[in-house]
Amino acid sequence: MSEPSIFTRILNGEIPAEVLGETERVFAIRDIAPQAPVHLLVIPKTAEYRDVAEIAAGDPTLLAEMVSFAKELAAQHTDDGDYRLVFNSGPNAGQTVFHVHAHVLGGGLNEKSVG
Ligand code: DGP
Repeated sequence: MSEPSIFTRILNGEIPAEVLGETERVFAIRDIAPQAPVHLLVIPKTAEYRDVAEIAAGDPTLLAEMVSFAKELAAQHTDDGDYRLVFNSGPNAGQTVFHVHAHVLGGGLNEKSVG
């Protein structure tokens, strides 16, 4: 058995984080190291998918739920509702947590390099 991911530990209350919202299958927190005025993470409660390609293949409905939830969060947390959705896939692309998550970036982006 591998160690629970940091996001599973947050979900279980072992690591403190304010949960900004949740559904039966996804939840959202603020990124600990924000790279935009608004930088949130949408995370499925299940840790079984490492990255976006795995969840797309294994449970596309859950991926769609993540995307819908990201839109709702951006509407709540930004003035304009605009957002960038980023999925890092693999360590050389900057992925550090291998429990799929979407970065929701917004709040006035003017650089293309955020993420
Ligand atoms: P990635 O690099 O795409 O795997 O994104 C992982 C993100 O998770 C990274 O931007 C920082 C964030 N993160 C890591 N540990 C914690 C934590 O304990 N709390 C919160 N809120 N965010 C975390």
